Amino acid sequence: MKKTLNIGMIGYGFMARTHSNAWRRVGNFFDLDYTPVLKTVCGLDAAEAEAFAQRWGYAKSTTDWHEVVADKEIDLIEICVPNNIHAEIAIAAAQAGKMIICEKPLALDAAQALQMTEAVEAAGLPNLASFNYRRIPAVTLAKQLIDEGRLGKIFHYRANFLQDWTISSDVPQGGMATWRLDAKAAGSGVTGDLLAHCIDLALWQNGAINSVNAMTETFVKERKNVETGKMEPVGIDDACTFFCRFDNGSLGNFESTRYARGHKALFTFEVNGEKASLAWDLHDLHRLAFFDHADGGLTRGWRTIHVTDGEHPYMSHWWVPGLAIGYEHSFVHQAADFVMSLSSGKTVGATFRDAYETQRVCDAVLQSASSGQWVNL
Ligand code: SOE
Repeated sequence: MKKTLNIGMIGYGFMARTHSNAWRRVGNFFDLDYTPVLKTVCGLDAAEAEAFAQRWGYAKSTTDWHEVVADKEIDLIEICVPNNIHAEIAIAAAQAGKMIICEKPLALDAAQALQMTEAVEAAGLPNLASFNYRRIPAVTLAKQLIDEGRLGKIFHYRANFLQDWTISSDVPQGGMATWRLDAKAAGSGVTGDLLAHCIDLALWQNGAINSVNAMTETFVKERKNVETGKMEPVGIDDACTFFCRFDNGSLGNFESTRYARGHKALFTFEVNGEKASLAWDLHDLHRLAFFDHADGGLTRGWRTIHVTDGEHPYMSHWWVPGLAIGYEHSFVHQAADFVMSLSSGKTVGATFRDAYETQRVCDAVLQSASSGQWVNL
């Protein structure tokens, strides 16, 4: 007989939709020892929270997250709200003995991320930070190839995350849809929101970063704040570029902006090693480009692997070979890995501690940008 996993969702925005969709689908595609049950959704507006509950199948809705955390029936708290309230909810949930999945970035800064990490570790609870791109099959395959030594010694790791949705100075800051532009709610701009994804993958695939040198820019200096109705200074970084050194001797090169006209979510990474290179692009997420120097001869060149075969990561759970899956499946895989870890007792990342390491790099990047100096980690 399967056990139940009762879920309390805090938030009803974009990320709450991706996670709720994952919980609804995961049991259809993965054999799990637990049945996920959508118990309660919580959000600021009672009518919207109830509409979300109806649409996604939650048994009830509330406007008070304390109620969800205190509910004895709930096993897992999902935190899908702006970054400035992650810590309070996570620490309360840990003290109440709940498992936690928290959206990225884990916190406003590394100090807060460490408090959250210590709280879940002291309680000995399963915890996960939602760095969903780890679970796109082509990205997981890239990690597997690196771990197998197929690239040999790694020289370069470069990644970009480019968007263009904040170019207009009419885009406000604060509020439900644009809290990512408000430094009080988000902590930082592209560094915490977008580069955190790149850094998480880089640390996972290529190991620790020991020093960074960064520059940031805020192109639009004032925006109307939705909550106060006033023009206010913008405190976030609109763009960030940084170089770094990894412990394995390789060099890193990262760029993120919301001012790259034409790019909506161009997340790419490329890794160059002595024996081989690989490259991935979110716009073509089921393909992994691979160049193997050992191929030799006139046909040596970059190949693209269509990562849809049964032997590829996660793919045996879906359709038949050759049929692609997409963005939302990375959240389904995350839910599956998390539930399977409850049965196996094996920790899956990104844990809060992994997310804390990412946050340390983000903090060092911002510190370097403001001082103009290299920062050691
Ligand atoms: C921002 O636009 C955003 O939604 C990020 O917050 C997500 O983490 C990223 O995956 C897509 O872009």
